[in-house]
Amino acid sequence: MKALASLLIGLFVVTSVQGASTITQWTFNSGTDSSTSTGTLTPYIGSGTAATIGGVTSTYATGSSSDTDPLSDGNSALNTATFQAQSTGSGTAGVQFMVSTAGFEDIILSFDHRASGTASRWAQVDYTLDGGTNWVTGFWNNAGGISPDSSFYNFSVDLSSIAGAGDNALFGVRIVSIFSPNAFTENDNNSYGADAAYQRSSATTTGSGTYGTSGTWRFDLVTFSGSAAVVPEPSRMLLLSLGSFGFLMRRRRA
Ligand SMILES: [Ca+2]
Ligand SMILES: [Ca+2]
Repeated sequence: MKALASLLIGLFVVTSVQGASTITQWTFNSGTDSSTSTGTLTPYIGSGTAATIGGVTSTYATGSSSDTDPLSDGNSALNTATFQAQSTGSGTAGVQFMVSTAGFEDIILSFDHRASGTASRWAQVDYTLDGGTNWVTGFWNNAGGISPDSSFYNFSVDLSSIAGAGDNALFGVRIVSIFSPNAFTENDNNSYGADAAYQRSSATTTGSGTYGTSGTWRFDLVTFSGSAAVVPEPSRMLLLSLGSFGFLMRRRRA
């Protein structure tokens, strides 16, 4: 009986452990030329929609070196500009990705992010469960992690704690520029309080240059992954198991 119980417990474990699969991935590489200044918003894997929000404009520029496929098509990144003026519109400008997570759970968002020197170093992830009608803001921020400027940094955001992020055809996230949560002093010696101003990506503490709307953010390898939702219903599995136990018990008594 103990062996059978172990076997059945083992079956439960096997059916519930699944590797993470890519649901949707944007590489921004257009498959029609080798130029990095052309690209596409059509996902490389899966389906979904990508857009800029809050007046942000976009072009394409050289992508992350982590994007190794397909280099022959030109490795592009989504290059975004025209963010908000200093001390205005925190959390309104950035990029938005809508992806159906139907059939998946334990959703993870990962992306490569690069800032130019005068762009904001602080980014925040918001999410929607209803196709963008309502947004939950400030689920995660990057801790100012795209500084120093002009390098791609990889971020992984675990969304598994969000009830409703998985198995949701109307799921989406946006990555927006936010004021620094910490007080800081800018290169022009202006001092700003917490949650009052954008802090530029450049880590240089001397010389001229401050946050400006001409700063750019680049995105590459924007990826949603998740585990396939467990197919056998636990209640059915339990009934099946109990049935097997009963059958075995009757055979032993006979
Ligand atoms: Ca790319
Ligand atoms: Ca191209």
